[in-house]
Amino acid sequence: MTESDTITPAQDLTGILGWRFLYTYANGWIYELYVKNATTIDYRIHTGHVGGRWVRDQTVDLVQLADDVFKISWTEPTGTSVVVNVLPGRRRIHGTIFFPAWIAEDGSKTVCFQNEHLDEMRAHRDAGPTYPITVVPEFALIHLAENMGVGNEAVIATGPENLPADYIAKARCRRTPLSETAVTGT
Ligand code: FER
Repeated sequence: MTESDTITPAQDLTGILGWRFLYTYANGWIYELYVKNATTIDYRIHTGHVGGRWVRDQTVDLVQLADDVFKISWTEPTGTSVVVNVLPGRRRIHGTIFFPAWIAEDGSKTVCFQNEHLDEMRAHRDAGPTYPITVVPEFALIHLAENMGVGNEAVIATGPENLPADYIAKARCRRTPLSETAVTGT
C-alpha cells in the first residue's frame, strides 16, 4: 500500500452526483448548482455581484471529505476561483469565491452564458487587473436538493433571465424533506 492510499479516503460520491442544489448565501446571493458528473458542473447565478451569469460544463475537482461532506474546487476562464463545500444532509454550503480585481470592480462583463464567450472571458482575464484578489467566504442555506440523475442536460438549459418570475419562490416550496436527502446529518 502506498502512502497516498492511506492518506486519501475511499470516495463515495453518490450523495452528490446528479444532484441539483438551489441555495442562498448569507450575503443574499442566490446560486443554483448541478453536479453533472464527477468532474463537471453546470450552474446559474440568480442574484448577487454577478447575477445573471450561467455556465455549462465547467470542469471541477470534486471530492468527498467525510460522510455528507463534499468539496468542489475550480478556476473559471474569467480567472475567478471557487471552492464550495456541500453538506447535502445538513442543507449547508460554505463557498469561497476569489474574484480577480477586474471582476470585483465591475462584474457585469462576466454576466452572460459563458460558453458562448469563452475567448472573450480569457481575454478579460489576461487583461486584468488581477490583483488584489477579493475573497468572499460565505455560508449558504440549501433550499432545494433534487436528484436529477447524472448527465442530465435539461437541468441548467437556459439563463436565469428566462425563468419564470416565481422560479425561486416555487423551488423553495418544493423544498425536499431532510429525510429524502442522500445522507442525513449527524
Ligand atoms: C458558487 C459560488 C460561485 C458557485 C459558482 C460560483 C455554482 C461562480 C462564480 C463565478 O464564476 O463568478 O457557489 O456555484
